[in-house]
Amino acid sequence: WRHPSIAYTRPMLIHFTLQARQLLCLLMIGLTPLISGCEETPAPTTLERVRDEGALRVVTRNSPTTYFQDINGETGFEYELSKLFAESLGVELKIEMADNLDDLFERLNQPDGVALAAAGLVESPGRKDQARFSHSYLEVTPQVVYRSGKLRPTQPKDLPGKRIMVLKGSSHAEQLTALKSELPELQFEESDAVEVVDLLRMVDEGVIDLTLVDSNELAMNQVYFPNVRVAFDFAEPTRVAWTVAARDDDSLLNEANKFLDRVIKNGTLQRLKERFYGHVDELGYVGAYTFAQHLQQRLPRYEKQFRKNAQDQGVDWRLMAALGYQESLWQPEVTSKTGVRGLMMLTQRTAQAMGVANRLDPAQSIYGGTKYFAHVKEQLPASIAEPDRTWLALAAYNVGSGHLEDARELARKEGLNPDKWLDVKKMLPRLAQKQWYSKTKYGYARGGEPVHFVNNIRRYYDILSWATQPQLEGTQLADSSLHKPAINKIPPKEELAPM
Ligand code: BLG
Repeated sequence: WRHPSIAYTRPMLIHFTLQARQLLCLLMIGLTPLISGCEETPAPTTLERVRDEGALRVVTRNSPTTYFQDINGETGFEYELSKLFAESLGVELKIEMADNLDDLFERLNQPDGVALAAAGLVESPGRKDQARFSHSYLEVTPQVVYRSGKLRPTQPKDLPGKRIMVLKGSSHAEQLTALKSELPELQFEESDAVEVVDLLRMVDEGVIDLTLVDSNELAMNQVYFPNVRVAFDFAEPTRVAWTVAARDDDSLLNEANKFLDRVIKNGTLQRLKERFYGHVDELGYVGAYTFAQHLQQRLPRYEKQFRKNAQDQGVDWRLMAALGYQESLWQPEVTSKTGVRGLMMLTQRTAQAMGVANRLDPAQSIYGGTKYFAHVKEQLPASIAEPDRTWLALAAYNVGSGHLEDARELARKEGLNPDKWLDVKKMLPRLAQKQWYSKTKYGYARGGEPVHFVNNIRRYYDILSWATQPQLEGTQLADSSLHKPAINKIPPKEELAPM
């Protein structure tokens, strides 16, 4: 759908060439009935069809765990994984979005429908007639979710009497239907008008009592909904996989399986998982809902300042907000053990240099911190390109430009690339070891600190990027201006290199 001119002209061309070939064969059959190769043209396999069209058409859902657009363009776990698959086939990826799960399976099973569904689908008995599953690339556990502060259900027999809603056509609806045969008094609603985020919001706001979602979906969304909690695991872990239509031949499925085996083996899949799910591992569940609380309660107080100063300095406001969260959890009056103070944790010296009189005034702190970040970034050598430029500038904000230069020099001596964050971050911790720092220009520094610092900021930055997703519209976040597209220069998402 992205390039209608290409999407429509290519199949027409193929159609034409097929017809032309058949015509030629007919003519030749008339002339020389015994000529070989002109028997009926066999129908192309699904893989051949993809290759002929030059495009892999994939249907997915719009959610933080699958596919969404941020200001850097299309992204999401399923998007990135299917893009790599399309690349391995040497074709373009064309994403189609299904309104709901019924729509998804319809698109998959239409004649000339999409080739593949990549939408966090779990294998379930009810889906056997519609789809065949690839090798699995993720394990998830279906979980019952409730609102903290309410009585926590701990087992299936606690579910009757509660207001429960799940996605229509979901594996969860299937599982509840199965449970209902044992517990006939169980009631639940199935909706095709909502997404997982809506279900979680409804629990968060107390509109419904319970929902069932997969563990990865809860983990991903926990950072937006402070009140939702796991009540209990509803079933054993299940396998998430891609699907092709049940009637399709094996050619594309086999190719997908080979691809998935490869990315499992070479670590690419693991890196993708870290990129999209890693922040939850890093924050832990308590950290995730604490972040959600702060996102709702604290950020709105400072958002305007972040936006304004970031715009003035030509940087991304969400990156500055992420930096501020790392420094102070968006608290204007904190002081570190070393006497560094305020929301953006300015040293006395930096504050003076930036013209900040009162470091504890959040507006001044955000002004000074943003200006200082833009300044250290500007000072970096021109050879450092984005996104490394952003990560190195963050490290310099924390450890100082001199020490960063020392780490870059160590990288150079090791034959590593001093312009790459991945290489420089290996060297930074050496600044705390005498054998190394004794030979550097600026000497000792707590070089491990900027590594954690940058890693954390990147997590917060990703979460804040997701929070600007239009699919969260209608959630509490939509009330904040977090939803308006950011305007400034955004460092592009890093390639699939390990972080
Ligand atoms: C930074 C300064 C840099 C300074 C380095 O320290 O503070 N950044 C800011 O003020 C924004 O200017 O570089 S230098 O001027 O070239 O020397 C090095 O001194 C602040 C850091 C220090 C850190 N937080 C912002 O990231 C901090 O407070 N560390 C102590 C943590 S704890 O309390 O001991 O746990």
